[in-house]
Amino acid sequence: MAALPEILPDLLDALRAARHVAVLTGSGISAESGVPTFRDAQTGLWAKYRPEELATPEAFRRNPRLVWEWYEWRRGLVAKAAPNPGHLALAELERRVPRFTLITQNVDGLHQQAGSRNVIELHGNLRRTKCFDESRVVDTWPATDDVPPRCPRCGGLLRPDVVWFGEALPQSALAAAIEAAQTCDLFFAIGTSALVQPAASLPFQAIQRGAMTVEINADATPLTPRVTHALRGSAGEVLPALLKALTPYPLS
Ligand code: BV8
Repeated sequence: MAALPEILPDLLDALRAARHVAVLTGSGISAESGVPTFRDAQTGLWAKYRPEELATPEAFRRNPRLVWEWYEWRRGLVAKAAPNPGHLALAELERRVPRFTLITQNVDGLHQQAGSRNVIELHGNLRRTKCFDESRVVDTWPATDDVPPRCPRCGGLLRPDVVWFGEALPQSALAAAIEAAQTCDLFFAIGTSALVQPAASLPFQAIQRGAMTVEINADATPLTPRVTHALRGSAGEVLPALLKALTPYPLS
């Protein structure tokens, strides 16, 4: 277990006094659950592809079977994964502060599985499927040998209900995320390289509004020099330590 970063008293005081805490997570928080991060997702037969190459509508039009099978492979990894202490600590933190908004870029659904309630899925969820043409979620479809399977309503190709590069984020999710970043008094960025837009602009919205900002990440990111507190380490260790440091005094 790497040495835990020092958790400063003003962060604990801010957390105890916080009315609204907002959190942005990336694939780093699911790494300790065995779900590879986006950067190192490409192993085995997928190693020759960059994620940005497969996660686009163009790639799907070019080779729908390849992209469908990539998501089937990722669904298999996620199905075997369980929330880790990082996910569980965020679910616990939500129960301790008056208002808590969890904004995730992850499509694995592990936050909800950990018991988090107020979760905004900015980039969708690969456990859901939708029709490529009608863009409506499809729960069941006849088992045929078609790969990808076909939409039972219009016969169009089915695709994962995730946001691909070049596609707009769900308007209501993005609006709720921006509102949370602009009204929170404490903003955490956890396990994200802070490179993909518009998600990566959210911490800067909180900074502009004078919120205290905290980064918990294994490596430095473009955000590191801009936050109030940069805690270097793994989310599955730092978040439980933060909760533990918080607990001595009963919270408001
Ligand atoms: C759009 C779903 C337009 C699919 C994803 C402005 C400037 C430049 C480019 C753009 C721009 N605006 C838009 C773009 C283009 C693009 C973009 O940002 N490109 C990047 C590459 C530069 N954005 C888009 O295309 C967006 N759409 O702009 O549409 C539009 C607008 C209106 C109308 C029509 C069109 C859509 C972006 C969403 C794409 N979909 N995912 C899928 O999953 O298959 S993005 C996907 O990649 C993830 O969801 C996530 O967002 C991102 C990966 O980032 P991270 O999660 O941060 O993961 P990463 O591996 O990078 O880093 C992990 C970090 O964790 C590391 O720092 C590591 O150190 C750390 N770590 C590792 N282990 C741990 C840890 N930390 C703590 N503990 C550990 N144990």
